[in-house]
Amino acid sequence: MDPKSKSRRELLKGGAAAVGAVAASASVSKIAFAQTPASGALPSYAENEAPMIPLTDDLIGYGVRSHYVTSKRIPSTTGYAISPDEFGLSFHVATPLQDSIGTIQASSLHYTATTKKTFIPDIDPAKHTLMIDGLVDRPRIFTMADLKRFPSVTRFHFIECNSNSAAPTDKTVQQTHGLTSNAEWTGVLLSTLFKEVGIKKEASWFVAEGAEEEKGASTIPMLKGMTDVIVAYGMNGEALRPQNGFPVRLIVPGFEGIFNTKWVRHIKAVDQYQLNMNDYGHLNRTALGAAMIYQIGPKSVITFPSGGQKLPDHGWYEITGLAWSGQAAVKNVEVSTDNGKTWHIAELKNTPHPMAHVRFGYMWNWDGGEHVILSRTTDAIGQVQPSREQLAKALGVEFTPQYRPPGNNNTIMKWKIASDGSVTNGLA
Ligand SMILES: Nc1nc2c(c(=O)[nH]1)N[C@H]1C(S)=C(S)[C@@H](COP(=O)(O)O)O[C@H]1N2
Ligand SMILES: [Mo]
Repeated sequence: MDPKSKSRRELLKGGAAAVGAVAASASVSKIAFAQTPASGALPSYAENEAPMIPLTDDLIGYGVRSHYVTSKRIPSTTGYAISPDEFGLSFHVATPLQDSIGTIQASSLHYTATTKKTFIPDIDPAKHTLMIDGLVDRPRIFTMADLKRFPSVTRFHFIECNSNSAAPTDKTVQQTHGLTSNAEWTGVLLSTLFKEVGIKKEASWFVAEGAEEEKGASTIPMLKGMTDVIVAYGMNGEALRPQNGFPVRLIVPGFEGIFNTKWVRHIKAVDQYQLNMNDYGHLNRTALGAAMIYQIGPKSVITFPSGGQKLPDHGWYEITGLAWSGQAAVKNVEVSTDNGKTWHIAELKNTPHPMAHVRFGYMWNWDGGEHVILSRTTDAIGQVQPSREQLAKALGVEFTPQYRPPGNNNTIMKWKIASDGSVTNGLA
C-alpha cells in the first residue's frame, strides 16, 4: 500500500474523531441548529478507491459542473402567458433563483428573453460592427476591435423583464421572479462613444437596434445614454453568451429589460421619440406608467425558503434572498416572519451596487408553526418596496386576493410555511 495514502487515511480518521467530539459537545450545549451527527469515518477519495470523473478535453478545457448539480433554466410560465410547449426554451426562459448562491447568476443560468420567438443569431465577431449616426458630428462604424481599444468599465447590474410579475398561481420563485438576473458586465460606456462621434445639441433621444430584422429597437433618453449605459462585450469574466447578445449588447441599468438591446449594431441619435417595435408596448403611458418602465422600482424576494421547498425540521435557518432597485443601490432589506406585523433588518451579504442585486440574510429559529414570510427593501434614495394593496391603490384599481399587477410589478412577495415545513405561494 502507498504509505502516503495510508497516513492520509489516518489523518482523516483522526479528523472524524474530532468532529464526533464537537457534535457531542454541541448536543450537550443544546445548540438548536439542525445538524447531521458524525457517523464514524469520513469518506476517502484516494485514487482507485472512489468514483472519479473521467478527464476529457472538454471537461478540462472549458469546465463543467458536478453531475450532482442539476439546476436548470425553464420556460417562463408567467408574464406574457405564453404556452411553454409552444415556444419551449427560446422565448422567455427563467433562471433558477431557488438555487442561486451569492449575487450573480452564472452566465449559463442567466435568464434570457427574446421578442422574436426563436431568435439566437450566430454572429461572427470579426464581421460584426456597430454604427453610430444620426444627429452626430462624425458618424462612425466601430468594429469589435475598435470597441475594445476604448477604456472599459466593469460593473454589476441586474436586468429584469417587464413580464417578471408574480402571480398567486405560480408555484416556485423561478416562476414568480426568474426573469431577473444579475451579472458582472464589461464594456465601454456609451457616453465615451458619444463623445467620439460628437452628439449634436438637439439630440434628445437615441434609438438602439439589434441584428435581427425586427431590430429589437428601443428609443432611449439621451440623458441615460450620457450617464451609465454600457456597450458590453463581457459577462462574468468571459465573452457574452449568444442568448445574452454576443458579441455586443447594451446594458441600460435599471430600465425595463427590453431596453437592453442585444446583438446591437446601430445607434442613431434623434431629436424626438421614435415609434419602434418595442416601443409599441410603451404607448399611452400615464406619468406613473412611464416612470415604471424607465426605472424599475425597489424590489426583493426571498429565495430560501421559497415555494416548492420544505424545511426538514424546526430550528435555525437563514432566510435569504435578493434585493434590487432600478434607480439606486439597495439601502436595506427587512424580513417579516409574521405576515408583515413585525419587521427585522436583514444582513446585507455584499456591498450594494447601484442597479444591482444584493443578497440578504436573516437568521430565524422556526418554531414549527405556520408562518407567512416576507421581505421588503428600501433603496438609497428612500423608495420603499410597496405591497400589492399599495400598488393597486396607486394605479387606481380595486384590490382582490387574486390581484395580478401589470408589468414591472415590484410588490412584496409572500411565502407560506405550513407546520410540516412545506413552502407555498403566500399571495393567494
Ligand atoms: N435585439 C434584441 N434585444 C433584446 C431582446 C430581443 O428580443 N432582441 N429582448 C429584450 C428583452 S424583452 C429583455 S427582457 C432583455 C433580456 O436580456 P437577457 O436575455 O440577456 O436576459 O433583452 C432585451 N434585448
Ligand atoms: Mo423582456
